[in-house]
Amino acid sequence: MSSLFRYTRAVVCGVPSSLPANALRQNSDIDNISLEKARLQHKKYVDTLKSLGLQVTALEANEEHPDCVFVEDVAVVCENEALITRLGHSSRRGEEKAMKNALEKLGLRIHEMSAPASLDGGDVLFTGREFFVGLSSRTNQEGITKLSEVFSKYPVHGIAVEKHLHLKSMMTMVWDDTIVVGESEPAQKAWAEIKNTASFQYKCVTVPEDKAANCLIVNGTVVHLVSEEIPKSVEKFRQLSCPKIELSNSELHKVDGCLTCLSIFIE
Ligand code: CIR
Repeated sequence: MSSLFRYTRAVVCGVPSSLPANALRQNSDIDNISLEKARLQHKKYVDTLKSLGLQVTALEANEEHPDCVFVEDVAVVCENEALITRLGHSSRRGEEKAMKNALEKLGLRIHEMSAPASLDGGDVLFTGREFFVGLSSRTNQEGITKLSEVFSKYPVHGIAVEKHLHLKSMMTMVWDDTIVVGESEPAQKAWAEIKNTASFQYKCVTVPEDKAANCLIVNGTVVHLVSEEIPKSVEKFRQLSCPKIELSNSELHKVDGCLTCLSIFIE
């Protein structure tokens, strides 16, 4: 049984109607997004968290912020501390207000970040022992420095992210000491940098599709994408001996949303 990644609560946010037309996206050449399907997939995600024993606080969708469903980016929570981020894309700034209120109400100690620092939570990989933080188009060195001040008891390492939106678009924890990493060249390069800088040794599961490398571990269960979305990689998850749940995320993935970006977990 995994002893890390045990949580009692999660914070999520609804999917706004403004998302299909206005959410940020790396690839503008994508299929239409079905709002109805996105909301249904998001509901199943929230129901899954509840089924894993979490009490879920749901923030109301904010139409002025088409990307507000991606709550992972606006805060980094570890133990009793919450760092409210200054989002890397200026159009998303303001999303953090609702999260700050919610985390304050839940009794977390709040820290804030000011310019020129910027950081998206999607760049923050916490292994339970140390932080790896993507230096990406959204997260800068000042953001990483602020994170290391707030979570000063853990080592913090910056990792170059060249092509992907975030570090966790290509790797996440899949068990206490194991990281699942995409097979692409940029993902493997980032993994090599992690191996070189890490204070601990991690095992690695490599998956052929980078998007498969974004999964959740919640209270001993691994939550990953359904086989239709990761046909070449699903077998790697089937080989894990822990409990597993599969979820669809086809619609939010069109605007670069992964499974981790839809929630903030609280221990
Ligand atoms: C953005 O570009 O900011 C959103 N469309 C997607 C954010 C995804 N966040 C995440 O993976 N942590």
